[in-house]
Amino acid sequence: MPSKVEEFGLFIGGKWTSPAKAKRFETVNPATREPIGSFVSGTPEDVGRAVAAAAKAFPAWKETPAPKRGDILLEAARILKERKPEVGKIVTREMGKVIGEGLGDVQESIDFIEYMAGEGRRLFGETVPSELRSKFCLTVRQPKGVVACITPWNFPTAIPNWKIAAALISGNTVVFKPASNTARCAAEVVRLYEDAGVPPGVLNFVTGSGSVVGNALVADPRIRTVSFTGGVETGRDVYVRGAQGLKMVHLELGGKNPVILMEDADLGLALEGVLFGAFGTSGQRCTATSRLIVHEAVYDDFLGRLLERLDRFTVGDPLDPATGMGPVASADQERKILDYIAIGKREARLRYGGTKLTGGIYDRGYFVAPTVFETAHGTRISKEEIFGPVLSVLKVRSYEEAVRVANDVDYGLSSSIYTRDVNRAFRAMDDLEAGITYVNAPTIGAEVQLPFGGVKNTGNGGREAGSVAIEEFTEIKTVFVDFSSRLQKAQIDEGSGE
Ligand code: UN1
Repeated sequence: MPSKVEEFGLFIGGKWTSPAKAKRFETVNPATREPIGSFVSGTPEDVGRAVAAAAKAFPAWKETPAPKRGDILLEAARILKERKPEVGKIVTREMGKVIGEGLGDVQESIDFIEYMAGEGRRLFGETVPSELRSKFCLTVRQPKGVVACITPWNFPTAIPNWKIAAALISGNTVVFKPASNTARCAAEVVRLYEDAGVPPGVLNFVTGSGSVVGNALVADPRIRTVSFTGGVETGRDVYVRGAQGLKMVHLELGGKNPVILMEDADLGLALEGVLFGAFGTSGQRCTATSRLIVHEAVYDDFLGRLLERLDRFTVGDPLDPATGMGPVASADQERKILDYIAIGKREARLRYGGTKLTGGIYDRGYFVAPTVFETAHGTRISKEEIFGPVLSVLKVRSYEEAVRVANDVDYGLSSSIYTRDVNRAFRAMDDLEAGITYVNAPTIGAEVQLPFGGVKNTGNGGREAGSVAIEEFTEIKTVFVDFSSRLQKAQIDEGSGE
């Protein structure tokens, strides 16, 4: 039976194409299980065509002055501002985050595209003195060539834009492979650049599985850089495969982000922060607050307030602006989260939630209750990334113990401390092993003009966003200009040899 949902093709060489005998897959609304869109399951041949189109478009795009590339990005940002209400709704319908956050996802895209447009007038290199007379030394940035952007479903417009806008302003051409369950949002991102006037072949779009499309991209010798955001296991696999071709692989992976709550904290402020950090986006952010490390002096008081506040926290229709938390993103997500909850029930003390929600609208979608466990440090739920609305609460006796617990995980993306003690706040900025530290704010909500990324298993050392975003997508060329009109030799003593 033909599918009734809107059908999308691949976008290759500036054209939407649907290979005649293509296999297709559908995305669904996780709140209702209604189909959203139908997409092509791309093949290695499709990837080959997309990479060829990107390689063909590269020389002219590289030649386009960076400020002119920036003009196209500014146009994309302008268009996206107009489309924000509509695209925000698509994000919510396909991914399940509440509408305020669906719109936030789009706003983060707009912010970053605008920021990168400005980068077209910077793309700074360095000038450095020479050890010789009449000689200039400088660096310029050059694009890498064709880059692959492989993106997750949790920020289905923002993360693709983080990668694509940074890649494009730097002069690269792109093959974009989105997470399959948010392919509709991804198609919206592609349309945006198409409508803004990105030339044919500069941005190409291949949907399909990671094992087929993703692997074909990573294996293609014409691709020099792979930018990947997703789970740690897949990330490791991409890294290893990329290493075969000596590619630069940029990884943004998981987190197990702590909020430390000290005895002198503003507990009311912290309560709202913890709620947003742990249950915003149904806990499905790499930056989500998944551990709450509380000083024993305020432990009972704060836990009591948290549990009481959760009784007034609404889970439901994500399109309703009054809803606090929507569904989780997919059946797979629901299964994985419920498995972790079952583990938690065996090894820790369940204090709130701990179930799949049922009855009424819940029966149509993938709804998991906001869940709170009290646990000792070292349990699986307190150390492994769950990527769901599950908060582990841990009691500590001192700042030193709090930092020890906070740091004793494999990840290091975001972190936070609530305290009114300025010295302790500065110590925490130094002590916490993480790419991001917040003071008196939750672990989520990074702004695009600052670097984003983490230490340990969160990645392999790179950063996205901020002005450093272009590091990932540019090669540095070092240039020596000798205008002395004679052979000058660096490192060689004057008069030696010959
Ligand atoms: C992610 O979850 O991978 O800092 C990205 C934040 C958002 C980005 C999260 N601005 O929470």
